[in-house]
Amino acid sequence: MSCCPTLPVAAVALLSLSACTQSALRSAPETQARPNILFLYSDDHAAAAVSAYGSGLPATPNLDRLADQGMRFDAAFCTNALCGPARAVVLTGKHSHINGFADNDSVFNGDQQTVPKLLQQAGYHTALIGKWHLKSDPQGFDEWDILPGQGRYYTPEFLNQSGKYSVDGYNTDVIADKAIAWLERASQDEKPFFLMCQFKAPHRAWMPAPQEVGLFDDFQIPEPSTLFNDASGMASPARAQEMSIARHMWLYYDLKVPPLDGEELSGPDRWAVGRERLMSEEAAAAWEQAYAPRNAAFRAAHLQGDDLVRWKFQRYMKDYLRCIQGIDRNVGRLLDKLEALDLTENTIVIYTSDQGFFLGEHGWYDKRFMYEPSLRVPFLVRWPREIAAGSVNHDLVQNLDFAETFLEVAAANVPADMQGRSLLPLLRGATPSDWRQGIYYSYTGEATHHVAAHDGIRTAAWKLIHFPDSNEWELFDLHADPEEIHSLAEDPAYAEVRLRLQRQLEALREQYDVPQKP
Ligand code: SGN
Ligand code: CA
Repeated sequence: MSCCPTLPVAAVALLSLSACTQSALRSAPETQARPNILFLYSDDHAAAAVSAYGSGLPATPNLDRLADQGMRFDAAFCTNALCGPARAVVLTGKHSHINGFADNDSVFNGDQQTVPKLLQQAGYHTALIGKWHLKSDPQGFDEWDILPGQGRYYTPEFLNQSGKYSVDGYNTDVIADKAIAWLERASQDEKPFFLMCQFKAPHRAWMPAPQEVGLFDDFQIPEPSTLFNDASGMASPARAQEMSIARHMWLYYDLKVPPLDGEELSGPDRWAVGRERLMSEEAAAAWEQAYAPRNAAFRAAHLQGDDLVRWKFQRYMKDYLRCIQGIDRNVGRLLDKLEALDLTENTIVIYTSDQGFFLGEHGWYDKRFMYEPSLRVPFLVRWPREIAAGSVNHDLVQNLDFAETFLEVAAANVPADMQGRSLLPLLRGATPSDWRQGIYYSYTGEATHHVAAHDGIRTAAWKLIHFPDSNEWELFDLHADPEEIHSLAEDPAYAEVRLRLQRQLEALREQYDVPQKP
C-alpha cells in the first residue's frame, strides 16, 4: 500500500528491471511512493449533470469535492459515445478500430495488451467492480466482480471468478459497498492499487434508489432551448434517429407510469413488467409512495402535444438526476473511506463517465452522436500530492489518454502502440506546447436508436462531422452556435474552413490508422 514515503523494495526492483521511458522514470522519483489509482466510472453521466460544471441542475457536492480539491477538465471527450467501445478504449489506450470493439455487439479480445495487465505486471494490486459490458471475462485483474450485461438496478446479479450470484439492494449502493470492502483489504497490502469502480447508474431506465426516489418534486428542471428543435439545420441522420423524448420514450418502462387496467403493453413497456418484484418491500413502498401521487396527477391532466413532451422531459430528467444523487452519495462514502484509511494524499481519484448523454437537447435522450452533450464527459481528477486544488484545464483530452496516464504515474513502461497521450503534465499544470489541436471521433452505427455511422474532428472552435452512408457533412461553429443547431457545411462562406478541417480530419485518420472505406 503506497501511503508511506518510499517505494516498496519489490517495486524498486521492478522499476529497475522494466524498460521505463525517461519521462516515466522522471514522473515517479524513487523517493516517493507510487500512487494508488481509484477510477470511478459511471454510465451515461453527462457533464452538465455535475454541478462543478455549473449547469444549474441539482448540486452534486461529493463530485464537486473532487473538482474543488483537484482538477476539472472542461474539454474532455470520448472517442465513440457508446458503452462497450468507450470501456475498451480506456483499457487499451487505442481507438475502437484498433482494439476491435466498435459497437455493443462486439466481444472484447481480452488477450490483447491492456492497462490493468500492465499495471499488474508493474506490481499493482488490480481490481474491477461493477459494470463491464465487454462480454469476455476480464483479464489483468487480481479480483473482479462484474454486472453481467447491462446489470439490474435492484437485486443486481454479479459474476466473478466463482460464478453468478445476486445481491439484495440497490445497484449503486452495492457496488460502493463492494469497493469499500475491497479498499479496506487493499490497504493492508504492500502494493499500490488500481481499482476500477464502475457504476451502472445513471443508465436507462433511470431507476432511483429508495433514498432518492422522493427528491425533486418541487423542482422544475430548466428546459434546454433546443427541446423542440426540428433538426432542419442539421444533416438527415439527426432527423432519422430514434431517441426522441416525444416519440421514443416509453410511459411504463422509461417513465414509471404503469398501464391502466386492461391497457395492453407494447414495445419496451413489456420489459418493465415485474421489475418491482426485484425490490425489497421497503424499496417498493418508497417507490409507490413517490410515484403513485405523481402518476395520478399525470393521468388526471390528459396532456397532449408539447405539454406531454414537457412532462416526459421533467419525469425523465428527475429520475436521471435522482440516480446521479445516488452516485454522488456513494462517491462521498468512498472518499470518506479513503480519508479514514489515510490514503487521500497519494491516491489519484478520477471521476468520469463512458460517454455523455442528451438531457433533452434537440429533444433527445441517449448518446451516439458526436454532438457536444454525448461527446463530452465529466472528468475530475484529485491527487493532492501533485494537482493544485481547484484547478481547471481547457486542453482537448480524451478517454484515449487514460491508459498512458495511469502507466506514467505508475512509473510503468508506456507501450509505443498506444494512441493517446499521458495527461500527467496537464495534471501538473504544464501543458506541452505540442498538445493536440483536434480530437478524432468515430461511431460505426447500430440498430438501437437508429443513429447513422459518422466520424469527425472537434477542435477548440469547430466541429466537422461526416456521415458516410448519406455522404453528408456537418460543420458547426462552436462559439457562435454552441448548441449545434445550424450546420455551415454547405455555406460557401465557410468553404475554406470546411476544407481546412477536412484536411485535419484526414490527417487524424492517418495518424490513428483508420482503415480506408472501399
Ligand atoms: C440499451 C438501452 C439503450 C442504450 C443502449 C446502449 N436500452 O440497449 O437505450 O442506448 O443500451 O447503452 S435499454 O432499454 O436496455 O436500457 S450503453 O450505455 O450500454 O452503450
Ligand atoms: Ca453508457
